[in-house]
Amino acid sequence: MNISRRKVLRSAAIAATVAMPMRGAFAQKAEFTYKYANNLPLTHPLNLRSKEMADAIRTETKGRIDIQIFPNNQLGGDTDMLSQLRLGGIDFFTLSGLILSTLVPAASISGIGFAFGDYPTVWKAMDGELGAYVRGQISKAGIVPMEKIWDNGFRQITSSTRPIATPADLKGFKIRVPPSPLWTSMFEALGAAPTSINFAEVYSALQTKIVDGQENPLAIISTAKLYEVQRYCSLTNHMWDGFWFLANRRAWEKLPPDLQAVVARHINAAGLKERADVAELNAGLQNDLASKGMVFNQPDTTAFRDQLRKAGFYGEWKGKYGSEAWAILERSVGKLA
Ligand code: X2X
Repeated sequence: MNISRRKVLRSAAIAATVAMPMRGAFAQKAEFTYKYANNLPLTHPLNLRSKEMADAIRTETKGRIDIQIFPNNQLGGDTDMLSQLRLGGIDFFTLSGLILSTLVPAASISGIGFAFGDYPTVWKAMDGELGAYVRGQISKAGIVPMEKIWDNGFRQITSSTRPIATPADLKGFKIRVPPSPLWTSMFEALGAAPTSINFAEVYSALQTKIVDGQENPLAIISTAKLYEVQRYCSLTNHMWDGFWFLANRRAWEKLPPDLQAVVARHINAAGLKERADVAELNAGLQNDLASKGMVFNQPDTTAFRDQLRKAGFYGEWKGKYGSEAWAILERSVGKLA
């Protein structure tokens, strides 16, 4: 080996030693490496805040816990990720309570049509009695829910064919809904023709016109670029939706209590920041989406609510949840039917 080559190798070794602390403060392998999966684009606040959260947990635990994030349905659609969470292939997962209801029926109760009028009512209920009730039911099913639910938002209907101004406009309307009996029931009660599709396939289902419309908060219409394949957006605010931050029980119980406390504290704190981000984003996005070509309308939502009543939607779901759970909902949001 000639001198200059040896010199290069030696200085490379020195550089590597010096560079090590910069590669990450924690050179040793983490004691607990966990997978957190979700269905949203990287640019959504849920993923931005999750990244911060995972970094903060790594720092505070001096590298003992490494939470790796798999966004954007990388590990499968919601239905599949829920199975993986239960089997332990995924350790953490954020999921709409409505989709979780395929396993924990009570978890969809926060999605009852027009239950929440505004965010203060949402957080009072979900951080209070209603949320505690749902978390109790989730725990009974063997999944560990973190205390603070993350925000998805109030949902709006988009369409490639026509604006939705009255319930009559929904008649026979081919709309994608997430896989959940409550979603299907609600859009059937509104006279539409709903099809259950996981979010992983929504963009292509809209693009290929398998369905004419879908419904989601503006933050998702924007970050998932649904405006590229939808023209109209009707501000129906027909339901509020949130993501429970869930842990596989065996993975969770592997953590000693002090580390559980650190992880839970960071996840819940990140959730509160994500709520603020989503509210701000949803409030500011209408102009941005309009500039991208979306046409907005503001329907009178009373007619939609009356239609749900007439169709017996509220009575039917009160029967399914039971009067005890329904009473908790009505104590949280006021009389529904
Ligand atoms: O599937 C959807 O529409 C989404 C992204 O809003 C949910 O996760 C419920």
